[in-house]
Amino acid sequence: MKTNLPLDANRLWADVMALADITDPARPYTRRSFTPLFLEGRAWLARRFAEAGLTTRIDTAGNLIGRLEGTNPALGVIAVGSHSDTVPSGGRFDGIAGVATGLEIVRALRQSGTRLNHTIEIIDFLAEEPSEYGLSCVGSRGMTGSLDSKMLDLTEPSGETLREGLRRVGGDPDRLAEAKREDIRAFLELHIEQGIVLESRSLDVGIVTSIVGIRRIEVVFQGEADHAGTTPINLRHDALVAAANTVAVVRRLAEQLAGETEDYFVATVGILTVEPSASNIVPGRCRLLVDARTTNPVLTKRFVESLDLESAAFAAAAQVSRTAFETLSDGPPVACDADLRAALRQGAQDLGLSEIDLPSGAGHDAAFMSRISRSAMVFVPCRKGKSHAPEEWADRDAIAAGAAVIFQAVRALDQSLSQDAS
Ligand code: HGY
Ligand code: MN
Ligand code: MN
Repeated sequence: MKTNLPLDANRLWADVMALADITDPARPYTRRSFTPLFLEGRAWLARRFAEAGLTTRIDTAGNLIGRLEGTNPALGVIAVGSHSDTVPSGGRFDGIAGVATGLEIVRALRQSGTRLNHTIEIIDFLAEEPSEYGLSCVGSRGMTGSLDSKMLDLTEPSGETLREGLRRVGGDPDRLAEAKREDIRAFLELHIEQGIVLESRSLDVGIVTSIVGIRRIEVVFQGEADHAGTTPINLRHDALVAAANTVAVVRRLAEQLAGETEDYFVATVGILTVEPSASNIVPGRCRLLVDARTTNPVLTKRFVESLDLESAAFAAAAQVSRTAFETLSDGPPVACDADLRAALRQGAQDLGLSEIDLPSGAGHDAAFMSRISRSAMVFVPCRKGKSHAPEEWADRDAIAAGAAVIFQAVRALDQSLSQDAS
């Protein structure tokens, strides 16, 4: 691992640990978007942004943005960022490491007396993780004009709409158009790999080639709650029987499709709610959320068609109704920008760091940012590839090395994009 990097590894690490400590103590590490804990983390970040000399704002899509003007504002913005929200009982590095990287880069620029030609912005995107409203990447969808009114009408379990939630965290759903950006020339994101390649091959960084497309589908089965002891089996309308068969077919279809091509395909049922959920009541209603990911949208189309047919058949066989089979979100796979990848690769080589091209099986804000800007990512190794769990871990020097690669690329792009613009 490289030392004497052009950043302060300890300062960067201290930020990651301080933000990670703002968590639900009962479920480390949990800082769910839209919650008071999330807002506490946001306030902490805003103070750190201001201390670093950034002018700070919340845009109408709920993103926290720190800005440091360049010498030539007409050139537009180079942005670095990620997200500060977590999954339930998640880790300390997913998202946080990327936002802290941006903050450290700004401090290192100022400390070295470097004024970029471009304006630099550090972005903490709102709700990158699937929120309680059922939607992920809320802030980056908003910044890229991809947050529509149907999405804003989604509700979380207590009935609040995303529209109301957005207002509650400082956004403004009535002025969403103002969040859409045309002036970002390059977006770079550092993220833990959430996979095992870098660690298993003792590599310093991954230069991300592509980011999977993610489709999320809600399936609801409506049967009849009945007495578990007195209702004859053949007279039951057991929603969980249809749901359980559907979970099994998601796995079977994923294995079948993944086995057919070189393309990447995975599918998961991560949410299954059973109502009324008591040991002596036949389940009356079940809701599943299916998460399907691929580098080839044709595979998702085939998956959804088969799932639609099979889940309908399971409903009929269980004498229940399938009352919902609805796509909640559907993002296409994204290729990362070749020029930015080249700048990242050069940065790693200049620092004497080992690097490899890697696809991303995880979704990221960088995927949405590619709709309005050149966009690319750097992965850093995490222990055993584990993520979305409290065991998630990344070494201080590994994060600093990835941050230094982005720092190198920011300075190189500042020059090359200025020449392109002249
Ligand atoms: O689900 C994902 O891929 C990301 O961690 N939000
Ligand atoms: Mn995540
Ligand atoms: Mn993430």
